[in-house]
Amino acid sequence: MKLLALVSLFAAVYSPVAALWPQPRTINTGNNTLRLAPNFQIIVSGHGVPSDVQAAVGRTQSYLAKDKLARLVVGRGASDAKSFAQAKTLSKLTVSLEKGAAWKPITSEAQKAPADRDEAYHLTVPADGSAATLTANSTLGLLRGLTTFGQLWYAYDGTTYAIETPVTIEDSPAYPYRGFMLDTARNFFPVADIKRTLDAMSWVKLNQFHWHVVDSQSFPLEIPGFTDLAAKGAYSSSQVYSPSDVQDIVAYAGARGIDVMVEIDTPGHTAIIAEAHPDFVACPGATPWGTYANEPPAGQLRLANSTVTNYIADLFTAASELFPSTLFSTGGDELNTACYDIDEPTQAALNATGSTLEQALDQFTQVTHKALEVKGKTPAVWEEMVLVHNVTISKESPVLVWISSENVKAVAEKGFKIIHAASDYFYLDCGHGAWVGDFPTGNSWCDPFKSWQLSYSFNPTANLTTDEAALILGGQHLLWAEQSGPENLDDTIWPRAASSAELFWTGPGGNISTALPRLHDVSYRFRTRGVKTISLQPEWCALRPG
Ligand code: CP6
Repeated sequence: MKLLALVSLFAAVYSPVAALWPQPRTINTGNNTLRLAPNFQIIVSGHGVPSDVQAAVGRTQSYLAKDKLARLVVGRGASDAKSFAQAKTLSKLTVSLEKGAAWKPITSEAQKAPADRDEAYHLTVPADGSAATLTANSTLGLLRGLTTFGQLWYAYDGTTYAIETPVTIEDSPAYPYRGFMLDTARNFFPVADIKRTLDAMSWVKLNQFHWHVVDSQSFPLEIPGFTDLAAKGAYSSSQVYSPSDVQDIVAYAGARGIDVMVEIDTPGHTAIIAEAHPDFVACPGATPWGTYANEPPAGQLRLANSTVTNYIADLFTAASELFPSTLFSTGGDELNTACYDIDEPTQAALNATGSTLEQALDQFTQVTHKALEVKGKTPAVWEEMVLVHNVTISKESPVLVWISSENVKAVAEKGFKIIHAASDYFYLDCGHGAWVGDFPTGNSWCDPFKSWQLSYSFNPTANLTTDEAALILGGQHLLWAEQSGPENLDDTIWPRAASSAELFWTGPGGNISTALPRLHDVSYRFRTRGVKTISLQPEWCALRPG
């Protein structure tokens, strides 16, 4: 008896269940194996079903047909030889909106402000061969349910099975903002790489692509009315995102339940603007660069100059028209005051108005943020804007906390909404060593490498009061691309970014031991779908029951 209890405890902990990722908030499973009919169909019932919903159904069908995830062996999960033999056949999944809900495109549901996104769904997969059902209040919820359904299936002996049926799932995310940030300025990523990343994001229910599109090293975004910036600031004329590329990416993301928050980082990280507008930039190329910037080349916007301020306000206005999101990041990180100390025009402007640099920064921020607010946008900023500079920022503005997770408390105490983006947990570029020779050890300050286990173990509300905890919108992994390009994109992101996808969907407290085999399955499934994730275990582990 004792042995049996021990064995079943072992099985409960170590037997991989169907590798749902993120783990649903509520799930009930049974002990039967279910076969997928070769002519299995997803039926959407309703009038005026939007085309992006139809497309999501089509992708799900295609994954079911092509995944052939050969990680099912007799004895895996609750499946034994007998349950395979007795498996009933599922031929239908019916998809419908709950009573009173209207068919709207997934895209428009995904592009709502985080607090307004409805991603809840209800999925049942009976074991007796009767139809599976998926219902939700929104098409975005239906998309999440389709994603879950697609993860239930494995190939064995040429046939597709779900184990541990019947399955009943009642699901909705713990946090409304579950993102991933990509920097496309340090190295350029073709549209196809971004789309592949968006697909992968959608497979783990991430809903926010934070696109750090430009920086001091290159300006690959072509903004109507401001095309000289990319013409002179992109690495080459082919390493540019045109307005139609942006439209393509935004639509591709939206159809996958992902909103795109662009970032035009200002007033720091802007040296490249000097290529088109030398008069707009203080201390361009100043040396030693380490005195004037956190990485080369030095150069920041002349924020005390009203021409520059108005130019950036107009630039934000024009850029915001390319992106339907309610969110728009204006950056605000790593401003270097020494750069302004040596900039004569900035000193002259400050003297003329009798203002301090901090007052000029406040003015710059208020004017440029106002331009976004009149367009109905909510500016997002990096933490320095509220912790270092005490700039006037709306309490609606999400603050991205990156320097340290320990700074979350201080931002929360000021009453700002928070997006977790801490370098000590979520920076995918850490562990690659320094790329400039200023660290005697050769290390980057964010080294070592941040494992999936580390980010998975993060507690989003550590040290926060209940009121402060309510300010947490969610969080994200980030890829700063000084040491990444298309060649190592997939394996740098995946599957690590999946750990925050589950953390912010399912909530904290996940068990690393039981997550590992599920995450291993995620990695395998990603690879069958063309995303080159790294291995987490020898394949041997997947081929044993238990
Ligand atoms: N670029 C920009 C960066 C970083 C930040 N902003 C960064 C800083 C420190 C580390 C990694 C990246 N490269 N624009 C900080 C938000 Cl360790």
